[in-house]
Amino acid sequence: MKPLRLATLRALGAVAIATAAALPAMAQQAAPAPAADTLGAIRARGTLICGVNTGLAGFAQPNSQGAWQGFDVEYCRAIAVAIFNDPDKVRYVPLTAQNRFTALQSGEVDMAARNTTVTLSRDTSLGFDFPAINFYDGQGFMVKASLGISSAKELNGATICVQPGTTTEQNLTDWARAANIQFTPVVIERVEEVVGAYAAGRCDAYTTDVSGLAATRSAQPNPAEHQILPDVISKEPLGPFVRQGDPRFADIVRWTHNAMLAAEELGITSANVDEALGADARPEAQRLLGKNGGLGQMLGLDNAWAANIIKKVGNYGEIFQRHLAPIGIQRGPNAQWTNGGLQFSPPFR
Ligand SMILES: N[C@@H](CCC(=O)N[C@@H](CS)C(=O)NCC(=O)O)C(=O)O
Repeated sequence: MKPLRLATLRALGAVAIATAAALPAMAQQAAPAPAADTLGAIRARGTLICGVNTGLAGFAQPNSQGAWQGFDVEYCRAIAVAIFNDPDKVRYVPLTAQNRFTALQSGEVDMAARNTTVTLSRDTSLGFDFPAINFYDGQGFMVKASLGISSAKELNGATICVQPGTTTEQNLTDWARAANIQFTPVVIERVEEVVGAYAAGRCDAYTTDVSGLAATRSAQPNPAEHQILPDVISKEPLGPFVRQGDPRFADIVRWTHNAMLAAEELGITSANVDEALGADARPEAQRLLGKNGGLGQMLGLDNAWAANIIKKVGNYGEIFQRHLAPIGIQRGPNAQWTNGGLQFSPPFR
């Protein structure tokens, strides 16, 4: 792929311009570090190493046979299909809120698909790229229904359970100050312990992303005893993330998400993709499915990569329906843009 990229750049005149402009400065510097090649490393190893949540219903959790499943897990599976045409060529590494960033920085995982909010500092000084937003979310509060409150503004004087190393902890402080609310934080590192503390009544409220609240509520012995308050105090755009400095791998993650979105927009599903491959004459469908345009090759993949993802994993709507609808999460802002939502794939061309 490298010669092709260089040739493309040359054709655009970019190499000549960059070289001439940068020469005096570059002469003073050591040779640049070679670009990271996560795709090459994954291929050589034969497995994608994917960081996921330690256990969040609907997003990432082992089933009774120990197989990981969930909405975020489908992203690991989809990338494995893009690379190997095999959704099972994944090793899952459970990551806590605290250790997820060092795990990716140190190379312990190739990527993480783990309910992580895009923020400027994570995207820059922490050294990551967030190629896609797979779930638009916001932070909320859950209380016992028996507390008898209907708004977070009634939490003045409350004890609030929260996990460290999260945007949650920071937003809680900002929100309380702005809303003039006094609270006592109970900060607990492990998710099962923070949820356990809330369930045992050690705090009046548990705060995290609304999706995390829905997941936690669904896993309680009696979900009806818990109420998610209507207040949403922040923006939490969640998405898979990769190490900065490897644009080819970031592109694969970005376009894997876009392929699942575009398939939904075009009405192509795991059930009808074979038929679409034979009969769908729409130009964008033909490019998405790899019959025209050579888009897969531009990513360093097989041209059938997206058709394979749709067949073996499904489109965005299918994975949402499979994992998030059962825990009561609606499409809301994650509807397609054609239905008034924010999920929007750029063109496949
Ligand atoms: N989106 C927020 C919060 C993400 C987060 O880690 N949430 C908690 C509560 S739902 C979680 O997933 N914990 C699992 C764990 O730490 O193992 C962030 O990126 O900071």
